[in-house]
Amino acid sequence: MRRQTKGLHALYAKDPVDADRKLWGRQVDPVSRRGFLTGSSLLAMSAVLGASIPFARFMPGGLIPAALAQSDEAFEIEGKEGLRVLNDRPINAETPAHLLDDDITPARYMFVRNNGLPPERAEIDPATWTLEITGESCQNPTTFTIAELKERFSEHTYQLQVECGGNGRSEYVPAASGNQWTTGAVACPTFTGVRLRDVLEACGIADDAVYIGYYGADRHASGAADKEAISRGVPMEKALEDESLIAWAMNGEDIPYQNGYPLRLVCGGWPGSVSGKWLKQIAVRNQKHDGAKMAPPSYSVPANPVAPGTEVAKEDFVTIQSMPVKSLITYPRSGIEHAQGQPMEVRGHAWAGDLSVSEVHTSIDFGATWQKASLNDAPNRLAWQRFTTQVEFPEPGYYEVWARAVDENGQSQPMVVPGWNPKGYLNNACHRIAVQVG
Ligand SMILES: Nc1nc2c(c(=O)[nH]1)N[C@H]1C(S)=C(S)[C@@H](COP(=O)(O)O)O[C@H]1N2
Ligand SMILES: [Mo]
Repeated sequence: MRRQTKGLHALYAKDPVDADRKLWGRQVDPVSRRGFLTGSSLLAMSAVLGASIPFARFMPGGLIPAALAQSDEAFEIEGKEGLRVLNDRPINAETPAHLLDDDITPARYMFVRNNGLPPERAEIDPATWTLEITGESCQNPTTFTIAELKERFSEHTYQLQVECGGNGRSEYVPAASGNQWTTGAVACPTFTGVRLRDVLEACGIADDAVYIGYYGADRHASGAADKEAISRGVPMEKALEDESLIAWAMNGEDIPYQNGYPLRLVCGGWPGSVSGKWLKQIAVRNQKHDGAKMAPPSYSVPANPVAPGTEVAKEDFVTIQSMPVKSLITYPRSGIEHAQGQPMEVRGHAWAGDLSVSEVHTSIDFGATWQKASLNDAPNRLAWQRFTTQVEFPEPGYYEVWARAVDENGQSQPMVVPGWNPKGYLNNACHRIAVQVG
């Protein structure tokens, strides 16, 4: 927001076609979109423009004022760094693999996956924010402030992996619609909050409870007031696990705005979509939650494998639960040059939904042979595990390093893209990096 203000004349683009492309193109131009990306209020935006906006009521949600679109400033998301933006309406941005090298993902590198329009940043006040526990299977519906949650329940911190169900979607053929995530819709920061179980139990869980569903403060992308952007949930069993949190902090600090400030649900190991951001309400349900994006094909895959491109009937889908085993090489960065004769350190993370990872292997010969990497235990359940190894290249040339993890049940990552599905979920194919040895 610390831009030089421009006069009103700057609102009018010199080249309307070009301005149009910049304003509406899904492709990201090197323009400033800070005004919107920080979720600034209309007032704040007027301040940036140096003028009021008489026709503000006609401005489509997410429109970038041309005055800002004309700037050459790089695309920025408040509190984020180095992310690759896949979509800016709504914001979806992933993390390049080499920026995920930390054991605990720094807040600035956690990906952003928005289904709708986040609440205005300026309108979020953690002091007055409330969370309502409700639903037909909640015996004593109660509303809590964040201070009350902190006061009444004990605090817990866990490192939790959150991966979007669509991570890896870009590799499916035929292409699945949706954000074309490559490998970067995953993160594993620490979250601090109270156990969902403690809060639900304090409100009385009826015997017929089977599911919880969340509601957030974001709005549907169309701006429609009567439609949720997303409202998903998990079966009671998952909700009541020790690690299922109602969190107000990430890595010991406020949760970043785009990641759900000031309060979010975190159910690690399941598709990120069950971890509701800007959390306002949790319903304890006597049936499978039926909120937005609970019905197939959202976050669902065919119950049985199908040929690529097949149309699948709604009743033949199952809702994704625990995510499959996967790994990511975070060092070195793909495309590096490496000196012949020197061993090269390779490291990364592996995770397996609700399960732990038992082994990680790497290959430098396109999967012909594999060597076992050393693998750390997770600091707690549902956190990813660090693997490290050293590889040596026999002669100069082009190599790829591949990594393959195996979960505690012996399930291995596939070397190629696994079962095609209509929405492109659950691609856990081996990650690979390119190395030029010379
Ligand atoms: N309220 C709300 N919660 C949400 C979403 C959303 O759009 N709105 N997106 C979900 C999806 S699909 C994912 S993958 C995760 C992503 O979390 P992040 O944006 O903090 O990385 O949040 C989930 N929770
Ligand atoms: Mo997601």
